[in-house]
Amino acid sequence: MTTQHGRISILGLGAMGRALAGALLEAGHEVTVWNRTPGRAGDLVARGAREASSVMEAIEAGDLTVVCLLDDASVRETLAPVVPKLAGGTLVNLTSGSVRQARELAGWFEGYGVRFLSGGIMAVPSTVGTEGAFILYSGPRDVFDQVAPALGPLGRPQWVGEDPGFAALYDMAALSGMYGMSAGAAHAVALVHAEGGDMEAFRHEVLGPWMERMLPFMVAGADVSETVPEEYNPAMQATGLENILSASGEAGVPAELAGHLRTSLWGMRRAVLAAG
Ligand code: FVH
Repeated sequence: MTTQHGRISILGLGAMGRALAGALLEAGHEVTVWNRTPGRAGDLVARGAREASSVMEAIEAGDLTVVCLLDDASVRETLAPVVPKLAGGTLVNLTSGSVRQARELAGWFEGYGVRFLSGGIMAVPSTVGTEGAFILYSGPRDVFDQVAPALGPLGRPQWVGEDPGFAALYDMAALSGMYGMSAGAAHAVALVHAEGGDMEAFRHEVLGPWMERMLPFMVAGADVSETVPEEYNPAMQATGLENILSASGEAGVPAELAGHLRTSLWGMRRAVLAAG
């Protein structure tokens, strides 16, 4: 980094790219931004960012380039014209994608001599740069060590391995856990609503405290083995899950909302069968 805080270029000024640029400006970095559609840099420029008129101009203005576009295809489309000129440069991709896409993208950049890291943002735009935000990175450890101090203001940097696909892997897996919980919460609220319960009181006085209390058990109990801890009592759990499904049927809550329960139920049944 050539200045005290470093010169960082951001490609992509969607909701997330703008939040990233804002957090870096806040931390004192020299920030250059580029977006496919011009005119989205206004407030960032007012806060000290420089707007580049081309991708190459943006990359040349930074010691480090951070890419945050819609998807893998937009990253390739944006960088294909310039990638042969990027040898020796450092680029971090914070665009979401699949594990295979991340590995192939890393191979593409490395083939051109680019020092490359894949990332997964564990934050939403409004929480970027706040306590609790963290960003997963994977790829060469020395590249991570080089960029982590500069990118710290976005959220705690967490390296998850040399395999460039791992940031995407952990990101997608964590999102899957979150969406499972969201589906469960939606099902719970629908059930209470359908039977005439007080949704607000249920949300704040029952569901929230209960899920918070159970969270550590859910995380610790998530496993791929088919063995269930003895104290878990799969027969009792299976009966309990049937009760929830019955209550849903009685309330007329769509069965699809309880899909996660059917999956758990099947796991319980297998455990019961395996236990003889
Ligand atoms: N927003 C969020 O809550 C999540 C949190 C976790 C991480 N995701 C991922 O971050 C990537 C960007 O998300 P975003 O919220 O900034 O998305 P948009 O506001 O829709 O902005 C999309 C930007 O991508 C540009 N773009 C789209 N297609 C192309 C293309 N073919 N070539 C060049 N740029 C392209 C778009 O430009 P424009 O439409 O303004 O010209 C925006 O800058 C994403 O991977 C999330 O999964 C966010």
